Amino acid sequence: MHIRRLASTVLLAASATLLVAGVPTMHLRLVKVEPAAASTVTVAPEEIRLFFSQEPEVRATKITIVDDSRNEIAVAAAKADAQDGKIVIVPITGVLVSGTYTVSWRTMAKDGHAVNGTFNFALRASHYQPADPAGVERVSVRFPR
Ligand SMILES: [Cu+2]
Repeated sequence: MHIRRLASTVLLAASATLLVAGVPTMHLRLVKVEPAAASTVTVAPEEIRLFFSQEPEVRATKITIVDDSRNEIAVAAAKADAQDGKIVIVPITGVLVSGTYTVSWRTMAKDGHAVNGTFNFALRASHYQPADPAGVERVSVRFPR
């Protein structure tokens, strides 16, 4: 009987330790990005979207984008998505040509924890992109009267 009680006490202690060890996963983390990490896109993205597990401090959220030659691409200030504060949007104001881009991001959780990381994506723009695809369709589709 004593041994069984001791065993359950040890088990309880072990699970309490697991619980404490599990706490760091409750901190803010990056869940998803757009363009997706390691993806190849065919149209230059107009913004980078960071999806966090909880609302970050938007003013502490910054990204840098560099191309293959480590030239920095201009971006505007980060802003929270109007519908979901866990999503931070960073408009890209510089020009992206075909190539591979590395995005370095950093932010701070509401509890003061700083978090950062990097991901990359490739742009393989097609050679022909009509400026106004809808306009092209309007011209090519004509109905007899
Ligand atoms: Cu934290």
